[in-house]
Amino acid sequence: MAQNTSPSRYTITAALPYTNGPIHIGHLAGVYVPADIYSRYLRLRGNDVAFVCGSDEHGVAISMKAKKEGVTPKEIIDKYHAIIKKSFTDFGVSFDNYSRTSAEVHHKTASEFFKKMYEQGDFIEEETEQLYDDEAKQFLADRFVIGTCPKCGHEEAYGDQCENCGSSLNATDLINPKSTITGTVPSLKTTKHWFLPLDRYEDFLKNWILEEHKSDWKPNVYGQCKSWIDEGLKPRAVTRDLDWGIPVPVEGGEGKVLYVWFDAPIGYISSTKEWAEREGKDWQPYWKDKDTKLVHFIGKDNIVFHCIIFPSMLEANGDYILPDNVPANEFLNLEGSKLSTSKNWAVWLHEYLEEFPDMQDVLRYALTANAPETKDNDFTWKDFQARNNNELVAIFGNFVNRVAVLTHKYYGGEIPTPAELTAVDKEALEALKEFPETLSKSLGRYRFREASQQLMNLARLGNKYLADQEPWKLIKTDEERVKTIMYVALQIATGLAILSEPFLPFTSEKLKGILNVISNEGEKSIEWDDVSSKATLLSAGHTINKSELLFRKIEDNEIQQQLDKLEATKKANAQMDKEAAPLKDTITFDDFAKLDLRVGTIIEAEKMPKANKLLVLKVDMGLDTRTIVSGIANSFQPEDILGKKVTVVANLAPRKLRGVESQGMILMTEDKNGKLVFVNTDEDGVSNGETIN
Ligand code: B3M
Ligand code: ZN
Repeated sequence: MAQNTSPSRYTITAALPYTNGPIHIGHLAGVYVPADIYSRYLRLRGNDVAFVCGSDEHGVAISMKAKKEGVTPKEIIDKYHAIIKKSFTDFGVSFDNYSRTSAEVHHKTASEFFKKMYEQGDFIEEETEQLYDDEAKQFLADRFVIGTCPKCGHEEAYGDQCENCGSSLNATDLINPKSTITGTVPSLKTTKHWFLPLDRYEDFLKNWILEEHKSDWKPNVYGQCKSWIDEGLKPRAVTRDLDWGIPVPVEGGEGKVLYVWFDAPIGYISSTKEWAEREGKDWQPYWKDKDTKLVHFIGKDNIVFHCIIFPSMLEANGDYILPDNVPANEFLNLEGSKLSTSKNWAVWLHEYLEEFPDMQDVLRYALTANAPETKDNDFTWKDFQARNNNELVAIFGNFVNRVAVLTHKYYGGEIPTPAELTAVDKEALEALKEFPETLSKSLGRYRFREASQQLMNLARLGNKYLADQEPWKLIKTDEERVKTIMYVALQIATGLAILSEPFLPFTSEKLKGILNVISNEGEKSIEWDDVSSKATLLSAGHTINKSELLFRKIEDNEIQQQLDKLEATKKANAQMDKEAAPLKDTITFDDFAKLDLRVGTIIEAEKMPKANKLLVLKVDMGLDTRTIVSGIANSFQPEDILGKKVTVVANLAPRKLRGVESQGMILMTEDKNGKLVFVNTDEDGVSNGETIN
């Protein structure tokens, strides 16, 4: 290992996904692809890596989903744990272990962690008034309560966090709180809980984050931590009155569970234990040895938990290491709107694979090239298509394909012996040698977008070399020269096979198959560092295998289909929003009886001059004929509604609209496309003037 003189031990964690739904491109882009690239890269450099994750199966998100679907939380977690786990495998996310927080090892680890802190006196025990839903007979915390954010005024903030301004909240901070279970206004009820007094850790956090990690943490992460610390840290409740979770393991804890954000990060430790047990290793150095580097890959909404709360817990517990870095990403949007599980505004991984089978690397690449590293970013299907067609197909795939096809055509697949290298050849080979170092620099700083573009530059280098040297023309005049050109091109292709592995694991595997090489498997294999240190990666006389296409073009109609699908989701959501319009306040029967609703027939209709929306109608009401001004001109032509039976509010006080007195109102509703339709009484034999009640 030329460059990597001191391989190190790394514990790499990726946020534990909640098992309340499948995972989508936002999860992949923000957390799992960068974590996987990093872990694969570290392994290729010979480091000792434990890359761990698992399902986050406690918490209100799960209970709520179960309540909504009328099933048990266990049914929910089993279903989504399986789906999520499969998606990770399908997309080549190379966890050393994928566990779940319902596992026994986790319950035990989290309980012991809590007990130790309890015994050390690390918690404050306090009776406080908490929000309580009298109807559901349940305390409300976290996502069970919604209300106005006291910091930014956002009206749909949750009891634990405002997704608009990112503030972390206590349920009792919310203005106008409402239960998300019953929609009722909660009362206050006294209950006992254990609090982690974060204020005790202020000095420790100031020193550790604000001093020690001032320059190596990403500005977005550092900035969030700083503003938290500057605002002053307050005690946080680490237990909840719920029936789903890890029972509070101390006296007085009956009927209470650990707060999900207390147990979930401990899940990283449990997952490491599970892995070590299986592999016959000791888990402790991965969490307790000062020389181990701990790195948490997360999304930005998890920063406070991984940088403030969990480190305080680790510090309190005593012998644990702290994260070396927390390279949190910003959010990925989809076609201009926020990704949302509940609104089905997402590209689900399992669905993507049905529509683009075997194209995992394309998505991995598109998401990396456009990763939300420093700001929120937008995933668009057009960009996805362009990344595939213009980069993977036209550059990477094209280069490799030419190399493999020509090697077979000219030499039956055997690497030719080169003649003397020209300046251009040397330049190309020298440039190739720079790539491991260039990539390492970017990856070491968690700049995955940049790294993905450098990788593409290597393919560009190869592509340009071939295009400039034109072996397909020279073969007629200078066979010797062509041997050298192909030899050089084959070295570049081999470099690409090795260096692309962290980014495009499936492609790298295929390419190694074509080139008939192995990597990372001892003696004969080609390693990451060999690309810069060895003069020859593929010797003359070595035979390569048959070529196969690495990428295929994506057609416009495939992209259109995806866009149509999203359009349909948008429409369905608009419809649901309407259906979900909240009920107005209750009225008494007497209030209702005051309404005089009658059947009428439109007998005249004309446009109101200079008013786009208004029609002036004459309606035969049986007893009389009314003039009614109605705002329906966008939905109907006057001639189309003559003779239409309608329902009229007949005793509405007359009102002048544009100088015309309107003597009633016609009841309308909307169809699923947003077009107005009449609420009518078309039954035979119903006469004008008939009352409706
Ligand atoms: N379950 C993920 C989320 O906020 C949350 C992460 C836990 S990491 C310990 O979607
Ligand atoms: Zn807010």
